[in-house]
Amino acid sequence: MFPRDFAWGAGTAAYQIEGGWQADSKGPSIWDTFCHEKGKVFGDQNGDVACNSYELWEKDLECIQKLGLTHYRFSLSWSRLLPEGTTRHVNQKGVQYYNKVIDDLLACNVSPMVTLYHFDLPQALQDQGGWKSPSTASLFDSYAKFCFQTFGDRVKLWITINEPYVCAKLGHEDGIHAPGLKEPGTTAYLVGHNMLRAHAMAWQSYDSLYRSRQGGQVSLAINSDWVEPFNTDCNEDIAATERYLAFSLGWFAWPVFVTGDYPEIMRSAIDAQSRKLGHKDSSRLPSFSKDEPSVLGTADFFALNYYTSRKVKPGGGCGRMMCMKSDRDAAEVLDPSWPICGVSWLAVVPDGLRKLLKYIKDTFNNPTVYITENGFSQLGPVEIEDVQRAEFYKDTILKVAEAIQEDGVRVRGYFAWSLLDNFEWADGFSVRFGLFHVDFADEMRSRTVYRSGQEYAKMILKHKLGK
Ligand code: GBH
Repeated sequence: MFPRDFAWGAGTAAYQIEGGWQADSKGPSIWDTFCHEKGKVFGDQNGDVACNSYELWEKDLECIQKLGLTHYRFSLSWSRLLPEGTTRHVNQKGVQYYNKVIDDLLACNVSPMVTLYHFDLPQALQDQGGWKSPSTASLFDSYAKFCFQTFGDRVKLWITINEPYVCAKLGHEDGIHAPGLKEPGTTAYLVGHNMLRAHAMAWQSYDSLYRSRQGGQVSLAINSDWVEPFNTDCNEDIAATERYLAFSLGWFAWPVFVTGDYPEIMRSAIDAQSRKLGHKDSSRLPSFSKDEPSVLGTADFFALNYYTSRKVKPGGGCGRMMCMKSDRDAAEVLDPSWPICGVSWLAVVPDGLRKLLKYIKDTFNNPTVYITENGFSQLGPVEIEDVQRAEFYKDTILKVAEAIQEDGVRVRGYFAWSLLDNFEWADGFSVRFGLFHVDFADEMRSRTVYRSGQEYAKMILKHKLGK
C-alpha cells in the first residue's frame, strides 16, 4: 500500500519534552519566560522538566525502537545551542546532546528529521524585538547555517520553522502562546513575513553552501485544517472557504510554492477591511522586497501538519476592532457528526486529510509530501487502553494510503504526533497526545506504551514485511 521507502515516524519538540531549562548554560527562551509568568498556562505549569528528555534521551530511544520507527522528528532548542541566540557564543554541551541523539538514532537505523524552530525563540532575541524585527530573520539564517554545518553530515531532512501560522497568530495576535503579544490585525502579518524571510534565507544558504556536499532536503511545516463550505451550494460560503484557506495554508504555501507572494484573496480582504475601518497606513500585509532573493521555490518537499476539519461560512469577526478574524471573515462551524477528542478544537475527521492532500497536489503542482504531524489527544483520566486513538490512527493511515493509490498524491512519510505525552503549550500537561504515556508525577518520568502505540507499531511492521 505504501512506497517501499516510506517514512514511518513520530514527532516531538524541544520545549515540550526536554526540560533542563537551565542545564549546562542553556539560555532562556520565550517559552521559559511565558510559563514563568502567572496565569498564562493551564495550572501555571511549565516545561522546566517536562519529560526530562535532556537527561532521559535513552528512554526516548527505547520508545522509538519499540515502535519500529524508520524516522524520528524532533526539534533543536535554539537557546540550548546558542544561549544568546547568536553564534558569538556556542554552548558545546548543547551540541554534544544533539550529537548524541543523532548518532544514537543512526546507530539504530532511524533517520532524523530535524526542526530548527518549534516556537522557542531565544529570549535574548525577543528582547531585541523578536520576530517583529526584520533582523531576526538573518539571525535565524546564521543559526540555521550553524546547524547545517554541525549536524548536516548526518541529518538529511530539515524543517526550518514549524507552523509559522501558530507562532504568528497565537503568539502575537491572540497572545495565548509566547511571547504573549495581543496586537490584533497587524503584528501577526509582520511576524509571518519575517518568518517566511527567515525560512527562505535558510533554504538559500542550504542550497548554495551545503546541498552539494550533504545532499539533504529542506522545507517548512505548514499547518492547516481541511475546510468545506457550510452550505455547499451557497456562494458566500464557498467564498468564505476560499478566504479561510488563503489565511491558513495559502498564507505560507502560496509564496513558497506558487507565486513568491501572498494569495491575492488574502491581500484584498485585508486591504478592504483596512479601508472599511479607516486604517490609513500602508497595507497591513507586508510586501516582499525586490532586493532580497525570492521566497518562491524555497522548499524541497511539502511538510503538512494536519489535525482537523471545519465547515465555513462568512462571519466570526471582532466587530469594529481590527483583527485577523475580521479580515478573514470566515466563521468555523463544527459538523455535529464529527466526534471531538480531548481538546475542543480537534474534531476527528481522517477523510479531511485525504481531501487536503488532494488539494495540495492540485494547487501546489504535485509536490512530494511529508505529513509531519497528525494526532489525537486524550483529556481527563488516562486510559492506557486508548481504543479510540488506536482506531483514529488506523482510519487515518488508511486515508493516507487512499491518497497515494487513488488520488496519486506523492506522500513520502507520516509522522504521528507525538511520541510522548508532553507539555502541550497553553494546555500544560492536561492534554495528552503521546503514543507513550508519561507519568509526570514520577521523578523518572516513566514511559508506558499506549494501546495506540502498539497498534501503530503493528502497522509499521506489516509494512516492513511487505504485507
Ligand atoms: C501542533 O499545532 C503543534 O505543532 C504541536 O507542538 C502541538 O503539540 C500539537 O499541535 C497539538 O496541539 O486553542 O482554540 O485557539 C497544531 C495546530 C493550531 C492546533 C492552533 C490548535 C489552536 C486552537 N494548532 N490550534 S485554539
